[in-house]
Amino acid sequence: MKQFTSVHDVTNIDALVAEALSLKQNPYADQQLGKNKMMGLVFLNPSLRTRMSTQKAALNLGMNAMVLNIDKEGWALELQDGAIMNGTTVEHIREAAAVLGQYVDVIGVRSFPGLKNRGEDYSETIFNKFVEFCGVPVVSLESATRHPLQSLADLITITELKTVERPKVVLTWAPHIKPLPQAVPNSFAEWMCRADVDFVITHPKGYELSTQFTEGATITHNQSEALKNADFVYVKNWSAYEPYGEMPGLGTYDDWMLTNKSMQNTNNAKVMHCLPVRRNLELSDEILDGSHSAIIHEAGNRVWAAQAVLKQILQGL
Ligand code: AN0
Ligand code: CP
Repeated sequence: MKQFTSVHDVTNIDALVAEALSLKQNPYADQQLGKNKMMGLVFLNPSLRTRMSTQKAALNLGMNAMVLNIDKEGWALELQDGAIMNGTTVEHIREAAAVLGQYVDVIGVRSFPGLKNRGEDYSETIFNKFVEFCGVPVVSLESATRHPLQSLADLITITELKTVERPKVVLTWAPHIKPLPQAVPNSFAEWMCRADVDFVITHPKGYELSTQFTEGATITHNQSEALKNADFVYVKNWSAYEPYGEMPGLGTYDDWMLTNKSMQNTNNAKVMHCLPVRRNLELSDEILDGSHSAIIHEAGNRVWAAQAVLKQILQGL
């Protein structure tokens, strides 16, 4: 694998999931593969799971890992080509990315969308500049439009926990108080549309995702209809794609938060969420603390997702 920025970088999804599950059984078998190799983890935004799980995955493979919270610890970055840098920015992304590439063999980058300019976010301006200038393989730690390491961990979790051959997986929108990216649902949809599952998306009117990610999914505005016979319910808030970054009907969809009652017509479904989750806004205490939740297990699988991806990248160096 040359890079991991979306599902399109993966030749065989099933083989990658199988690799992750085998690494979970035997985490230290490839310590020689990463010997004297350096992983760089560069964050322009906060993280708990992605940072810790990817660092752990690198160490399991025998790599070393360095983390840079570039938004707080680095120089203020200029992103504009041709800029006359007489303002607040100190270093251009062209130099910053190229220099990082001198120190590491693989680089992970997290860069959230601004949610103001759809064209800019959906062309992945910042993330793609790292890819262009760093000169080493890049792993997405969540870009403006996708979070593939999360989606891979989600597919691993579904593969492990499914009780029927072809499970029904429902992605449901949940309430929130501030606009969040579409990266997690975009990416989840993109992976589920390629997996052996019956995939349904449900959200209030106005929260349609870009169709480039949802091709092949069944989409409905009726949450309780969608939840019927579900084996997995994937909960996530996202802001609107059109009008971009807005929250149409804010405050009127509070009943989209799942409770035990919402789960009654499911096939005793497992509930998933990428985390961080706002309790009793996005998801109720009773779901998070009850037997439906697969959320902590899912977060644990982030290590094996990252390790499977890093292993394939190391094999291609
Ligand atoms: C981010 C998001 O929704 O994309 C990160 C999730 C992994 N979540 C928040 O900003 C709360
Ligand atoms: N799910 C996830 O990516 O979590 P972090 O933002 O804490 O890394």
